[in-house]
Amino acid sequence: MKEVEISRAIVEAYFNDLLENLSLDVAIVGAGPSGMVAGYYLAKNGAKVAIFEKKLSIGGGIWGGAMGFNRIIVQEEAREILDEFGISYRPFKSGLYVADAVEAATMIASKAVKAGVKFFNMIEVEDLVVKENHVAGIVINWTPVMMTGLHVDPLTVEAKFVVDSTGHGAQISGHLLKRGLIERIPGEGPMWAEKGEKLTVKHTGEVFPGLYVTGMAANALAGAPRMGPIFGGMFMSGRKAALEILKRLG
Ligand code: 48F
Repeated sequence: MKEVEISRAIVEAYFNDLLENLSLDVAIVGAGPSGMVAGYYLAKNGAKVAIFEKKLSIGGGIWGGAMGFNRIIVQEEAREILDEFGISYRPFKSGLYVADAVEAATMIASKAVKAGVKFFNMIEVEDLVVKENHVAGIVINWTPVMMTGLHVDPLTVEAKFVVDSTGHGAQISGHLLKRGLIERIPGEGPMWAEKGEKLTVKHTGEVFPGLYVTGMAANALAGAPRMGPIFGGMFMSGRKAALEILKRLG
């Protein structure tokens, strides 16, 4: 076994995948719960989809449950999504279920991979490609380049649709805001779990031609209340975006 063969295998496999995914149906930015769930439903239904995550780890805000107590709450309306992913749960009281955060993150990630989603971690999406008033792709760079501020130009990935699943900061929509292409991002309001859950799902959708928002990014664009460690809204938001995009892809 030669060291250089190990290197060759990694370089070849990774760059073949990257080449294969430079042209996508859907590029999802952010591997939190809403982005991974969106990716799963898209890939399961035949779309070519990749998720770009700036951190080393995927899963976004699921792992820690609340305050590091690694349990999540899911409401009745989203229970079927727990079933879809094979995540176990137990009823807490009428209409509320408790699931293990680690099981949720790993089952969603695993089913997404098996459905055909390609994950690219440690890659930050630093901008969007916009042509004739339509989002046409993403601009990517290595996270360490972004962290160190090195002057290194990025690459681009073309996509029929881009999904901003970047969570509380709605970073991808922010790129349109700073160019005056969308009017405002009010940011999330103070905690009101029930209303926040409903509004997140309601405001999941296309915010600019070719750009969808999910999860807390949808919430930030709508100025809807935060909701804390209840995750049904994140799951339903991801599924809603996927089903809408699938219709558009035909
Ligand atoms: O924040 P995050 O988990 O987003 P979400 O799907 O879920 C929110 C919940 O976790 C929780 C909550 C539920 O009640 O409030 O917070 O809306 O995941 C967002 C992911 O996007 C990545 C980030 O590292 C995280 O893993 N991300 C953010 N900006 C970029 C990015 C970027 N520019 N490029 C790539 N990844």
